[in-house]
This record gives sequence, C-alpha cells and structure tokens, in this order.
Amino acid sequence: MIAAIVALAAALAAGHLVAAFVGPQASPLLAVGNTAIDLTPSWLKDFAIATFGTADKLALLVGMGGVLLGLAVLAALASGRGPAPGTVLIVAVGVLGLVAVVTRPDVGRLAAAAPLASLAAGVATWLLLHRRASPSDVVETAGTRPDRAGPDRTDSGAERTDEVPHGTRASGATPGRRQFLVTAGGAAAVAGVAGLAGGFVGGARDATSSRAAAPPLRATRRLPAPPNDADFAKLGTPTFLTPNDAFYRIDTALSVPQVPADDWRLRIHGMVDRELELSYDDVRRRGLIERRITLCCVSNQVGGELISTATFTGVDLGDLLRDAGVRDGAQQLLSSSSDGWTCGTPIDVLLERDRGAMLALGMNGQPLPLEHGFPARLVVPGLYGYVSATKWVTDLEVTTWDRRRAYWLDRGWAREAPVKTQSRIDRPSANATMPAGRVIAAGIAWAQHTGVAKVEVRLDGGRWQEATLSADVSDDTWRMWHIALDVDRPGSHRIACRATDKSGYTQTAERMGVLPDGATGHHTITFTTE
Ligand SMILES: Nc1nc2c(c(=O)[nH]1)N[C@H]1C(S)=C(S)[C@@H](COP(=O)(O)O)O[C@H]1N2
Ligand SMILES: [Mo]
Repeated sequence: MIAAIVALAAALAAGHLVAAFVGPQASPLLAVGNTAIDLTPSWLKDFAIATFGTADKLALLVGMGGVLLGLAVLAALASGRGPAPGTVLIVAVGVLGLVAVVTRPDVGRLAAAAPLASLAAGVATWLLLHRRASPSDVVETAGTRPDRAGPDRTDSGAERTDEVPHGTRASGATPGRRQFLVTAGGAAAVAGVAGLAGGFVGGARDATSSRAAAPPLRATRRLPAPPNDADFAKLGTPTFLTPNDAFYRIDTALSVPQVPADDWRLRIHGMVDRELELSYDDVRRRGLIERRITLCCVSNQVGGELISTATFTGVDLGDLLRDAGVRDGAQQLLSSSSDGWTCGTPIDVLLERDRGAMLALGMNGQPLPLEHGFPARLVVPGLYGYVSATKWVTDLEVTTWDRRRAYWLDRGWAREAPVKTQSRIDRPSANATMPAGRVIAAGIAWAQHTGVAKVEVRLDGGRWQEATLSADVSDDTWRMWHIALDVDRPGSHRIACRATDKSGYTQTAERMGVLPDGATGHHTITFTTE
C-alpha cells in the first residue's frame, strides 16, 4: 500500500518538476483535468458551476486526487503475488496522462517529457518498493503459502513467517521492514523535494513577475471617475466598478495560463489584406483608450452573480481589424487563447464604428490580472463573454462561419449571443425577515450597448411601480435602481423586477434557461415581514 502511494507521489512530483521546465500545461495532472473539462457535457458543466461556483476547478482537482489514490490502493491490493498488476495499472494511467498532454492544444514539442517522467518515476518507484517490501524468497515462500504473501508483508528473507509473532511483524522491527521504510521514506522525500523544486522553477517562469514589471498603462485621454450616484451601494447594490479581485471569473482553464508579456504576440490573419503581428509594446504604442464595460456570462441564471463592470484600457479592436484590411465575405473573427480555447464573434459587429470593441491590456488601472487574461484579452460591449471576451488572446483569424467552429458551439451554445436585457434584485435578500412598513428594494439592470431606460418592481403580483435609476454612465454599463415599497401586512411577500431598455423592449416574463443563448424571466424573491 505504502509502495503504491509513494509511487503515485513520485510520479506526480516528477511530472510537476519536468513540466516546470517544458511549460505548466505539460503537467499530466493538469492536462487530464483540462481534457476532462473539454469533454464534459454542458449539463455537467452547468451543474459543476451551480454546485461549486468558482471552486469548480478545485473540486475537479480534489476529485482527481481521490481517484488516483483509489487507483493506487487498487494497484496495491491487486499486486499480492508480484508487482505486475500494479505495474500494468500505473502504465495505463501514465499512458492516459501522456495522451492527455500531447493532445492539448497549448503544449510545446517537449511537453511529452513531463508525462514520460511521471511514468518512469512511478514505475521505477513502484518496482523498487515492491521488491523491498517482498524480498525474493518471500516469493518462494509464497509458492507454499500463497495466502500469506502480499505487498504489506514485511518478512525479511532470513525469517520464516511462521516463526515471527504477529505483533513483532506489525511493529516493523525486522530488518526487511526497516529497509523498506527507509527506501519508501527516501523516495517520498525525493518526491517532495522534486515537487517543491517544480513549484519553484515554475514560479520563476510564470507571468506574475512579468505583470509586476509591466509599465503603467496610461490612456491618452482618461475617463472621469464615475459620478457618486452611479450606484446605490449603500442600499445594497454592487459598486458601479467591480474591484478586480471581486470581478466574476469564468473560463475552461484548470490552471491560469502563464503568458509573460515579452513572449506574447498577437497574430491577425485569414481573410485580411495584410497579416499583422503585434507585440505588447506595439499595442501600447498605438495609443491607449479607456472604456467602461459591463461584462456578463451567458451561464448567468436569472438573479445570478456572473456580471461585473470595469474600466478597460486598450486599443479599439475595430481599428486594428481595419488596419489589417478585412476582405469581403468575411463573417467571423475566430479568436484563440494561449490555452487553445476559441471564440467566434460576428465580424460586422466588430467593425461597427460605435461598437467600442477592445483589445484590452488593463483593467481598473492595472495590467489585466492573470485570471482575467494577462497580458491581453478582448472585450466587446453587448455580447456575452463566450462569443467575445477571449482572455490570453494570441490569435485573431478573420474567416467564415463554415470554416471554423468555436469552442462552445459544439457543446450546444448559440453561434451569436447578444446580451439579453435583464434585471436583478439585491435587496431585500431572498428569504430575509424584516419589520412591516416601508421596505427598500434595490438592484441592478443591464442591456449592454442599448442602455437601460426603466426598471419596474411589483409587490405580490400588484401593479408595476417605477424605480429610481442611478446616473446614466454609458449604454455599455449596468444601471442600479431602488424603490421604497409599502409592505404593511405582516407575512410572506414576493417582489419581481423587470427592465426596459432604450430600444423600448421590456424583458419578458417567460422563463428560459441559460442554454443556448442566455436566461430570460423576471427575477423574483420572497421575504417575510413581521
Ligand atoms: N481563454 C478563454 N477566454 C475566455 C473564456 C475561456 O474559457 N477561455 N471564457 C469566456 C467566458 S464564457 C466569459 S463569461 C468571460 C469571463 O471573463 P472574466 O473571467 O474576466 O470575467 O471570459 C471569456 N473568455
Ligand atoms: Mo461565460
């Protein structure tokens, strides 16, 4: 048992160490996890997000750790007579890791070295420890007493098993046992050091230091700070700008892609007159602009939290595409990230003069946080993130819908996904209890690139009452609302809200789930007065 678990640790540590040199995405554990994510059906992904929220990746890693430990125990139990069954199992798992790594889109040619190191370390440790645990003459003994041979047997070659009292063997006092424990301890220590060294080397190569060294991103013309009445945070709404560490995060990356700014290049190609390749400095030299944009996820349930607002700093994406010269017949901009995720955006939307689509380097005055796409990402007002907001973006291909299919398309999501006009109640919180009388309700509404014109609230199915809106900062950002309701009757109550956007559209009451292009329905909550 110990042999199998130490062998597992050795395998993971070796893979981690080698991956630190050939690229973090080569880690077999991460590669299997990432592949699992890519193969996960949408309903399971939705379930994982709903159950674990942003901890869904941690849950996956913990689950994988459990499965590996279970396999190690299985290997130990199956290898009573000899190491062969365990070896076969380790090789099988190792080959799985190897396949996962070499089929990842974001690994270099050397990536296979990491899973191969894992495989070698795992098998070698296993065979060594298994031999130490059951010296050769135990195998002979096993011939006569097969029921007593096993990997946890500690009999030394010099002793006949039937001469050793149970207690003595269990105490591990025999020389064979000691030798085994020393070897196992040594192997575990080497694995630990290798794992730490892997973390150290990987840490030195990651993008944190590159981000820390990034020059300040100053826009040529800065936006004024949002006015004080841009939110009703005192009444329970979010702040108008979401702090970077509170900004919602959604992506398929199990470990945050590490792209140092110096290594980053953005290639613009496909149906263009001139291919472009830009470095981080090339982008900065184009002259930076600032835009406030509310970003939201198509997986946001009615009343959900997957929406945030930031001031983004970068360059206009439409200008960039015009510089490359988009050819007639182009339909889609297929953007790819360093970790191989892809996203398709209608090219005519990006070329709209007033769309405000961006290649962003900064967020709320800082270089993009690593989780939000450092060194560069796309942001397009009015489109859900999965069709517009590629983080760690490295490649822009101008193409047609037929020629390329983006990541989520084959998983049931719509090809085009403009943000749906929506609103949410933040106060009272669901199932709250409060004194009867005057109740303040407050929340948010959004209709990016159209603008919010009105929010109405209704109590217990009564008439719709118009709420007070926050300052109108931009059509591309959310608006907050609040209203005082007279709730005289003690007991259970229900409120609902609905937004009307500047096109005159009022959000429908019809309940639809997030698949295929975003949820609809009125957010409704219940609370109690006494
Ligand atoms: N590289 C990459 N970019 C991505 C994604 C992804 O999985 N990988 N997810 C998209 C989705 S679904 C959303 S909603 C937004 C979320 O951006 P955020 O994490 O900065 O809030 O990023 C988009 N960009
Ligand atoms: Mo999303």
